[in-house]
Amino acid sequence: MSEIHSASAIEILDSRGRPTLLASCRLSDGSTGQASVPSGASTGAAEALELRDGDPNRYAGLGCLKAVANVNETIHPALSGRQFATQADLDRHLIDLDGSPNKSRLGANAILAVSLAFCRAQAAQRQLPLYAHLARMAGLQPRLPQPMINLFSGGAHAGGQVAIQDVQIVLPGASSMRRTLEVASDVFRAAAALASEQFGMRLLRADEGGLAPAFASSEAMLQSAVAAIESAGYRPGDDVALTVDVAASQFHAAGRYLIDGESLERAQMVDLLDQWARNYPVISIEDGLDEADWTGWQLLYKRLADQVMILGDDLLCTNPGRIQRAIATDTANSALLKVNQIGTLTEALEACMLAKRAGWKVVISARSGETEDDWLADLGAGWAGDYIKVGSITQSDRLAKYNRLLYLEQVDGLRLPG
Ligand code: 2PG
Ligand code: MG
Repeated sequence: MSEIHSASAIEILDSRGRPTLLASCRLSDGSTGQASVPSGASTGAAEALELRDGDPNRYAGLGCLKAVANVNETIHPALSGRQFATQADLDRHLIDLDGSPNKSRLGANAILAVSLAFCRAQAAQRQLPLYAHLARMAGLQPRLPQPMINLFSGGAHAGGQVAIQDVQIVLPGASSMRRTLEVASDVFRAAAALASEQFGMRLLRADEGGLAPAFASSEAMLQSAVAAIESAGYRPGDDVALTVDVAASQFHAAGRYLIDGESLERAQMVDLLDQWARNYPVISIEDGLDEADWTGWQLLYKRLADQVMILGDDLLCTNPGRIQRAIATDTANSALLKVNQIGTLTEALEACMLAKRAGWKVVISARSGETEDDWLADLGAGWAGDYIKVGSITQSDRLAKYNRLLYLEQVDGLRLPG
């Protein structure tokens, strides 16, 4: 049993300099846990509500003082002195306390901050590393997830210079996390050198630390990624493959996909994605179609699901109900898991297990707004994610997670699968 002594929160700043929450949870035996919550920019319509103050005089309306007050003045008194056996007990209590379908009363940011801080406190109480506590909670054998590492950014994370959001690299055959990051660094340096040659300008970085040159088209991003892999001395596809976050909801309007100066119907968009998968070593397509275009997703699934991960982010929003629907209707074969899309660890675990039981791949994902907190790495290992998506290898908000994965490999002895 874990009896809660206190739950509290303060407002801190994330990697974009926007407010978010840092929560602390203290158990009656003195065990404590702290956690901060991330925040998205290209958010799905079905995400739980991130409560912002809306006061134009502070942080352009993005302040989190209401969410902080909800932790300190509503959640704390409701939890203090109560005993919870499991994370699920705590999370159910928080969900009931909120009482809304999308966590809009207390805010998903307030609720998740407490959910995570309690998780860390319980891990401390049980004297377990966070990943081991998360693995026990899930009934899974912990292992390291393979990183999807951001090389180039576009879309909402890079001022929209190209339509699509991320081109990332993965190392299908990498023997270790150490080797993965060595190779990623080689490819990143090669990409930076090519971009500076090609665009002759100071290299700008996007929200997740990826390179963001003014490519002429989305496809040029893929071409440059392949060129960078080759120039670093690796074989595209065999040594280093690509994954793409199309984030198509961002450029879908009135039933059309507005990409690179063209206006495509859904079938044409599917053709374009099919071409990319055929011409480049792409192993995963995230949000290839709009979040409401289930028909388009199903077309893509029919076309490519046997070769490529059809990965749902905005489509699924880490929501067990949406994942269930996608399984039943052959709409995707992989789920992106972002715990703040749903607002509690327990619901995110339900989503994760649903996807795993369907034979899907699970990608544990950061948000474009992150903090130096590294719990995501433990989540990726503890819940045995197939992949982890953290962004680039250039900012400490991202590196905190990669460094924790390196630690889990070298000190705790966790391994990549295979
Ligand atoms: C995504 C994420 C992370 P955001 O779309 O997958 O890259 O972006 O956090 O802005 O939703
Ligand atoms: Mg995405």
